[in-house]
Amino acid sequence: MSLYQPFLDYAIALLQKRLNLEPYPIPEGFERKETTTGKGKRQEQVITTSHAFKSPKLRQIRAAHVRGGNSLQVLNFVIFPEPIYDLPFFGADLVTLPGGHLIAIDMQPLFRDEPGYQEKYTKPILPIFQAHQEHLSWGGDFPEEAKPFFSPAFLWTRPQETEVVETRVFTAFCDYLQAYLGFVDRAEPITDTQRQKEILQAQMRYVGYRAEKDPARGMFTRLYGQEWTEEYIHGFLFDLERKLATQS
Ligand code: DBV
Repeated sequence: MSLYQPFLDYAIALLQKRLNLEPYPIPEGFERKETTTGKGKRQEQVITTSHAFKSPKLRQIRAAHVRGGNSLQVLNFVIFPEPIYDLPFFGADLVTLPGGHLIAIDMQPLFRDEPGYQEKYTKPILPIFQAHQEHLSWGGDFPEEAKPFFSPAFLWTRPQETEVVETRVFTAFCDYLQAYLGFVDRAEPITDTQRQKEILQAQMRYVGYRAEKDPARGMFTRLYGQEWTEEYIHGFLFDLERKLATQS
């Protein structure tokens, strides 16, 4: 069992209950990847598994799950809506390294600074954010250039105790995901062609940024090599650009 397995299990079960889930293709060689790190007593097997689904309104729902013993556990879980909707992305980056836990949960906005967008997609989340932030203190500095991609309800924390991850962080993850599915239920297709263009541009900006700056690049490159890592990032984790290129 891993620290983040219950998060993944909960998410998949909830999505299966609430949405018309279908499988989303995972490129060959990326469903599961294994390696062994360290020597002697410090030897540790590191397994990375991928999980992916789609639904009528959600283009790609995907998770990367890394299990490598007590001091290497990661669940990166992101939902990319169909760009005909103005829905935010659901983004969770749950990371345990030798230095401790690092937790990022948000509904990442397409239009961070539009009051109407905040009213629609951030304001309803603020009570959930505030309830959890009381117990999960602000995680400190993060890259300035990432700021446009986070909402004012960004839950960002570095808990000291693993138990806090298992309890408070787990509840926060469940609350955010449930609230997100409420947005999905209510989402209506955007018919204005200018707005459709803006949505697609905003999605491309987000995906481009995340592919370029993926904080896991170093870890994956050390574990599985550069070729595998770049293909994993561009061909699966942040694949929008490739998918658009093959459509047209
Ligand atoms: N992060 C990913 C993916 C991961 C992943 C796909 C599959 O986007 C893991 C794995 N995140 C991961 C790892 C680390 C972080 C850190 C392994 C630790 C890196 C290290 O210390 O070596 C939110 N994740 C982080 C950090 C932030 C986030 C702010 C700290 C990075 C730093 O200080 O430089 N989530 C992350 C982020 C965005 C997001 C930057 C931007 C939109 O959604």
